[in-house]
Amino acid sequence: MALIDDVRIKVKAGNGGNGAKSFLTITGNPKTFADGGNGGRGGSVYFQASNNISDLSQFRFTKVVAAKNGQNGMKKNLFGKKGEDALILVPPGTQIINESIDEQTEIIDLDVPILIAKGGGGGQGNHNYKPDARRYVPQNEVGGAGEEKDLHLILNLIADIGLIGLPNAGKSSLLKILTNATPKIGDYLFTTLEPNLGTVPASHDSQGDAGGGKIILADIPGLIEGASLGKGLGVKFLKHIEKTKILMHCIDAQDADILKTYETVRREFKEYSQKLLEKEEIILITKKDLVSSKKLKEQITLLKKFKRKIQPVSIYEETSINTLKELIESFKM
Ligand SMILES: Nc1nc2c(ncn2[C@@H]2O[C@H](COP(=O)(O)OP(=O)(O)OP(=O)(O)O)[C@@H](O)[C@H]2O)c(=O)[nH]1
Ligand SMILES: [Mg+2]
Repeated sequence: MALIDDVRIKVKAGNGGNGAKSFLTITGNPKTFADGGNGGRGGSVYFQASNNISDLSQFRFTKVVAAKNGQNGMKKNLFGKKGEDALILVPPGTQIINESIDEQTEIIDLDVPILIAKGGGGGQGNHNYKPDARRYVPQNEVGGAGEEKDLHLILNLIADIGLIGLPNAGKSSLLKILTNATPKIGDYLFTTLEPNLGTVPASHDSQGDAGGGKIILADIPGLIEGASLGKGLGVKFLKHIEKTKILMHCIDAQDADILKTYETVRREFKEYSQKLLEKEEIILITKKDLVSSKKLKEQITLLKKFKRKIQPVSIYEETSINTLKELIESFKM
């Protein structure tokens, strides 16, 4: 499934319940008592970061999120119930932009919900207006309106590892074999049009317990020369790999000029941001089944000058995939 990383939604906090206007008369007592209870406060809309959510696909069809209204106050001094809050869980690093007032909030905290739209206050019931309740009309009998906001949500990807390289290098094939993702794979350029995310299944120790945290891999559409200037699909997605911890640079083993290919992609990084260039990087020589071992050795020798770890791999050779899995697990995100 393609990654949903940019959505527009409306959030609506609940309205406050109305205060009640009610009078109690007791037989034999000439006085009347005001006994209208207050309305309940409307629920608010909160956002909180969660590591269990990896994109914004919950908003693929749901475009409005609303908290509940507060209940109206009732006679006999009964107060209306508070409206239930709405808590929206998003991946850490989600930007919430309120364009109408140029306000931007980044949701990072995993423990504290951030208030984004406040529920309306409950209206006062007339029990507050004793003893002259008949003469005073309560001022704010009607509950306050809940805040309503149009928000633009942008996710800056939080994958641990980014698979990058030229189109057709075999990035999506690796994502598919290493994770639970099911990206489209094709023997042509630009098969991948949007980044895909996948989670590496946690390894298990001898007791069968899952070991370590989960590791998230992303592949992004192939980069070509000029990507940082907007050519191909590249630049839109470079921002997604800015936050990954490690890059896996995929190069087809059959590449006729492997040094040039490597440098082309690196140059695009440099043009985009120095930060990307300085990120830890491993070179994966992909599709090793398609070249002789002599050719593979030559390619490795050529790439050595970049002083990176070099890992040859083929999706058709299980041992090479297992070695790659071990390498990924050794990163301990
Ligand atoms: N023989 C062989 N073919 C492979 C291997 N890995 C990928 N391929 C083939 O290479 C082609 C491209 O694979 P993809 O995984 O779609 O490549 P990509 O880098 O994601 O391509 P874009 O999305 O276009 O950038 C497909 O036809 C794959 O079947 C491999 O290890 N061995
Ligand atoms: Mg692809």
